[in-house]
Parts: sequence; C-alpha cells; structure tokens
Amino acid sequence: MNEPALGGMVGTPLDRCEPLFRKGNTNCGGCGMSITLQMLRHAVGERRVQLIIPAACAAVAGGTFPQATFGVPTLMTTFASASAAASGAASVAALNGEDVRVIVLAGDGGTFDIGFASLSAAAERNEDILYICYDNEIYGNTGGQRSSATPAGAVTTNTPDGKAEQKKDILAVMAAHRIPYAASISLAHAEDTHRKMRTALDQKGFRFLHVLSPCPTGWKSEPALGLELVRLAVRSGLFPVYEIFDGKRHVVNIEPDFTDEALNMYLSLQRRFQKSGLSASDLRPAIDRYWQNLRALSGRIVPARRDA
Ligand SMILES: Cc1ncc(C[n+]2csc(CCOP(=O)(O)OP(=O)(O)O)c2C)c(N)n1
Ligand code: SF4
Repeated sequence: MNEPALGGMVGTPLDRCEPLFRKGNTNCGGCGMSITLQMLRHAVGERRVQLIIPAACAAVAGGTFPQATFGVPTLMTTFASASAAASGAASVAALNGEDVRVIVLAGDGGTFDIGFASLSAAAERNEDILYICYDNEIYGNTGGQRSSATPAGAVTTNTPDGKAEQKKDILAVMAAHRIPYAASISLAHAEDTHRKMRTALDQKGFRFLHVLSPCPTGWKSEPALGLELVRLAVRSGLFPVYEIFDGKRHVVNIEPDFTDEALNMYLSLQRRFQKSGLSASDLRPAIDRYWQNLRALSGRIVPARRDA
C-alpha cells in the first residue's frame, strides 16, 4: 500500500487499483469532476468503495450498460434520496461486517439545494458516509442554471445579467452539523487533495469534501485552463482551502497571497463574468470579511494584503 506514486505521493500504483471512472465517459474535456474521480481513484487505492450518485452530470457520465464507465458498484438515485440511500448502504455493509466505504458524489445543485434535506439529516445522524460535492457552481446537466453555489456576478441561463446573490457557505453549514470532518479541496494542489481524500476515506462517521470543480462549458473558459483557474481562486482568497474537525477546529491549509492581480485574472479568463463587468475591487470586501471570520475561527490574526 505504501509505495510512492503519482508525483511522489504515498499511495497504491494506479495499475493495481480498481478503476473508478474509465475511458469512454461522456464528460466534457477539462471537466473538474473527471479530475476529482481520478484523484479519488488514486486515494482509494485497494479499499472497497461504493458510489451513490444523484441526478447530475456524474449520473450520465458513466454511459449505458454494458458500456458503463464506473468501475465500482454504483447506484444512481434521485436528488432527494442520495444521502438516505447512502445511509442504507452503509448500514447494510456494517451489518454484514463488510469493509466498504460508501461515497456520495454529487454536484452543487444536488448538495446545496435539491438534496439538502437528506444530506442534512444524514450528517445530523453522523452516518458513516463520505460525501463529495464537486461544485461547478451551476446545474450543469440541464444546461447551466444558477444554484445557491453560483457566485455573485456569474451569468447562467436563468441569471442572464449575472447572479445578484452571494454563494452559499456550504462548509460553514456542514460544520454546524458538528460532523467529524469537513474540508474544501483545490484540485490544483494535488498533495493536499490526496491527503484530505485519504483522511476522509479512513475516518468514521459523516465526512464532507467540497471540491471547486472547473466546468469549461458553464464557466465559458478554455478546457486546458481549469486547474489554473482553481489556482487563481485559491491564490486570491476567493476559494479558501481549509479543514474543520468536529465542527470546531479550523485549519487553513493553503495561504493565499490575496493579490488583486490573481482575482482579476480569475475573472477575465471566464466569459460568465463578462456581462456583469466584475473586478477585484467588487469582490474584495466580501473576501476580506470571510477571511477575517476564518482567521478568528482558526485562531490566526489577519495578515496585511500584499497589494493593499
Ligand atoms: C427533483 C428534480 N429536479 C430537477 C431535475 C432535473 N435535473 C437533472 S440533473 C440536474 C442538474 C444537477 O446539477 P448539479 O447537482 O449541480 O450537478 P451537475 O449537473 O452540475 O453535475 C437537474 C436540475 C431532477 N432530475 N429532479
Ligand atoms: S457541463 Fe461541466 S460539469 Fe458537466 S460534464 Fe461538462 S464540464 Fe463537466
């Protein structure tokens, strides 16, 4: 199990792992959910896993039988029942004495909005589930409508002038359930992603991972730039990368440089922000407020911004 692989990270060589997501899937090029599944595959190693996927791009990505591209037992559910089905699957595995990790893979619409009631209920019961939300900030599978994860200013098919409301703070919401582990994930930081996936896989109880998932189709960006966009979101402070233990202990994993240059670059590389004409100065007050709160929670003082 402990052999170096993939950029020097400790893990199982990929050729010995059961594939999670095979070639022939229907995802767009540059899709962050595909990258999430490849990273997850590496973190899973030789563990037995079962996937539960509600309606989403992920639900259709596998294709149809017998060409299904998911390489592990996978159950597709309605939005509302994903966390309930996962609770059942985890209970059956426990009753049978099976060592199986039950993983929900859901988009932001299925997490922040439509599946939220059963997600909250499963978190409150501390079910033995790993819940991964790949957040592309829209309802991708139905053409790109706004969700409560869509950031202010982004054009979607039903916010043609740019969304007015701010993105919901899902990690704070999950922390309020006092679950054992919650973390945000930057796919541009592979080692941090790998470590958190393994931590979450091996922990008991309800674990929640929030992945910022580039979506070239919805973000109106170049497919090859997905990871660069995530890197810019992290650098600028727009997407804080941290983990929360038992809803209480907050640990910041990656320090941003808080530069307006990174923020402006992030905005200008995506045509979804073009119409609203957002710039760094529009977003900076909300980012500063978020970080002030996060510093207070993690017991760190607020550093001065580089170009402030
Ligand atoms: C109750 C219900 N409402 C609407 C739909 C239609 N629908 C299917 S997939 C989808 C979008 C899901 O968005 P998200 O969860 O963000 O995942 P993504 O498609 O972006 O991967 C919607 C609205 C549905 N299947 N069930
Ligand atoms: S629409 Fe977005 S999330 Fe869906 S498959 Fe395409 S890139 Fe991925």
